[in-house]
Amino acid sequence: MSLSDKDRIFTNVYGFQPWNLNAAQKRGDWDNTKKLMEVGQDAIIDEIKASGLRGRGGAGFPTGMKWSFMPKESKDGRPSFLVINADESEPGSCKDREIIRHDPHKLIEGALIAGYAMRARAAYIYIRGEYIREAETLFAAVAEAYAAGLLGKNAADSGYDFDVFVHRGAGAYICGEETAMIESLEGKKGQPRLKPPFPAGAGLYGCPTTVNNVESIAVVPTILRRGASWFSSFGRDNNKGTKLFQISGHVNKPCVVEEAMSITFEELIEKHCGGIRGGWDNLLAVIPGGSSVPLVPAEQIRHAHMDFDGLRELGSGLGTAGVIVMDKSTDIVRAISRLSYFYKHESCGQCTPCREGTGWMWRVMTRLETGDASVEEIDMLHQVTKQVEGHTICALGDAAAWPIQGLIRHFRPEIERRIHERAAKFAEAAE
Ligand code: L3W
Ligand code: SF4
Repeated sequence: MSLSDKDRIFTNVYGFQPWNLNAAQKRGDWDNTKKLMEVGQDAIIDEIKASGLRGRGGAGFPTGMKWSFMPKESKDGRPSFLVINADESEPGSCKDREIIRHDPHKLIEGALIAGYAMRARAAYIYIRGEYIREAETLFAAVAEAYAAGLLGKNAADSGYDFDVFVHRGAGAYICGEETAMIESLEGKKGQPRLKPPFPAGAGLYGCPTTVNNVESIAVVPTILRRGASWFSSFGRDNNKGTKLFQISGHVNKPCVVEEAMSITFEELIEKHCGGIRGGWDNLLAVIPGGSSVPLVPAEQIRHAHMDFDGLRELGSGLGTAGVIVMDKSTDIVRAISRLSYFYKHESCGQCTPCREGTGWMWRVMTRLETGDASVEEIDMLHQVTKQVEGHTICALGDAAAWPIQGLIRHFRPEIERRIHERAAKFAEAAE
């Protein structure tokens, strides 16, 4: 099942209308928000649980369940906080940018309702440093909401006091990891913390905190207005709702589009992207969920369901649904080698397997790219990825290992071909 226009949540994702409060209200945002909140905190959490919404930032953790980890009563007078992750830095991901640019009031209204449901005192929106214009829009939209009485004391006439602060990042990918983000908000170097404790127990300033992605929060008001059963009518079991897909690379029309979860890859590309450049026979591979998930070769992806389970069954993942399409003109070894440089560059250096392993993996990858290696090194590289995976403080180590594992799993003959070709050239020159 695919989505029709009337079912879209993000009706201004292409910016055909202004983003401002007046235009947002005409689109239905901030329409009697007080009434949505009147049902009470537990009822809101139950509705989000019933909708099947899973986190849209990569991990897919059930959103309602995450909110229910927050304490109902304040311990020792400690406040609770909502942190909204707008540090969108994953290669291939560019959806939160569109929400903030063109529909910021969906996010701000969502922040108030979600914050209220989890009994938070305030929300901090942590926006990627490079998103300069988007940050300007967000600051202006938050100011509009305060001026209209939608935030602050008695926000939206709900009787609840709630503040929203916007904080700009400074260019580190690792600050997208939730505990590094919390460290950074506290004014420290952005380095991930060991979990547990999870942020719901001890987060920002040691207080109970929930970190949610921009899209996860921005869909909340519409889910409450249209009902959990409306949202859960899209997608397969365990993979419900609508989702912003970001399709880049070798398609005829790259785009960001809201679609029903579980749409097949073929339908997504044909309906919205004008097909694969050069036709389906020209497709080589796809990274379906932002750069942190393994690639899927052409023959497996075409009929795959674009959801958490469908892509996991293929040894990959939905991640952020940043879909990177590569046709046969792609140097696939070089592409993954470039990604391994990204992870080496962005490692915070705190734990040895990641600090040393990402550099090691990248150096071997650069040699595999030119064939300047021995075939045994492919297995050695695979072993290194296994030493990094699961042995680090945060998921960056896994994210660095998985794309390389995917390359070896699906394109080993191509790596070996380069090694043999180079060896043959040297042998020829020596004769
Ligand atoms: C309380 C428990 N809370 C889990 C919470 C936890 C977090 C959420 C998910 O990585 C992935 C990563 C990237 N009690 C809990 C609990 N929680 N158990 O649930 O946790 P987790 O550890 O599964 O994920 P994570 O460490 O947050 C996120 C992947 O996303 N990714 C995309 C990244 C994109 C960006 C970007 O563009 N900004 O960073 C793509 O695949 O690799 O695997 O809130 O606290 N028992
Ligand atoms: Fe830092 Fe890498 Fe360890 Fe994450 S896995 S804490 S990025 S060194």
